[in-house]
Amino acid sequence: NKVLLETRFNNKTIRIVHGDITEENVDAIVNAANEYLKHGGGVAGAIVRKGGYVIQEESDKIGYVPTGSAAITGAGKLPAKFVIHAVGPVWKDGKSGEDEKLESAVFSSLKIADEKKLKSISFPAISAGIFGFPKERCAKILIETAVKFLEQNPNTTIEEIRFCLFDEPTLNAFVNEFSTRF
Ligand code: AR6
Repeated sequence: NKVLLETRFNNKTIRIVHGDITEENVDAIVNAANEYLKHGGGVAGAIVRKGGYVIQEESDKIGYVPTGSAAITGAGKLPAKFVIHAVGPVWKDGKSGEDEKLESAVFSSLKIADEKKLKSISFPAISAGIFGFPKERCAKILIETAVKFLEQNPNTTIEEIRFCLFDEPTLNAFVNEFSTRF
């Protein structure tokens, strides 16, 4: 996968990457999951197809994960060590707590990675696919939440936070947001 942009923030690295998250060589990749952890399409489908059905089986043992939170499983045959299943909101009208739920899903994922003492984590554009969240707004929330987490947790084990974007429009939204901020 190709690193397009990077910055140092509070002694940590934040990167914008173009490519397939299942190929990310990090401690944990984040899955854009639903509350039942039934990994059908999108990133979730790709993760189970490439990582193996063991990821679905481990997810089934967890069962239900409410929107705005996250849970962790192994990563099967993927290069990553773990998959953190983050449940973002389904986009409704932007006035139904979608922003807060997306922020909370990202923050929970980072907290789990920190608790597991992981060093690197890669996020897809949670909610910005099948769940219909506007891409620019997703980019803003994901990047802002990463920054907020690093500010609030200066002693975190996390050294690198990556945003791995697959399609061109989503990649552009992240590049724009990142370039205005850093
Ligand atoms: N690597 C990185 N990003 C990807 C990949 C990939 N291999 N494949 C797709 N994307 P989505 P959501 C991008 O729909 O909106 C599933 O059925 C995609 O272009 O995966 O949170 C789950 O089980 C988009 O920008 O997640 C849930 O039911 C982004 O990943 C539901 O979809 C997120 O798209 C979750 O929907």
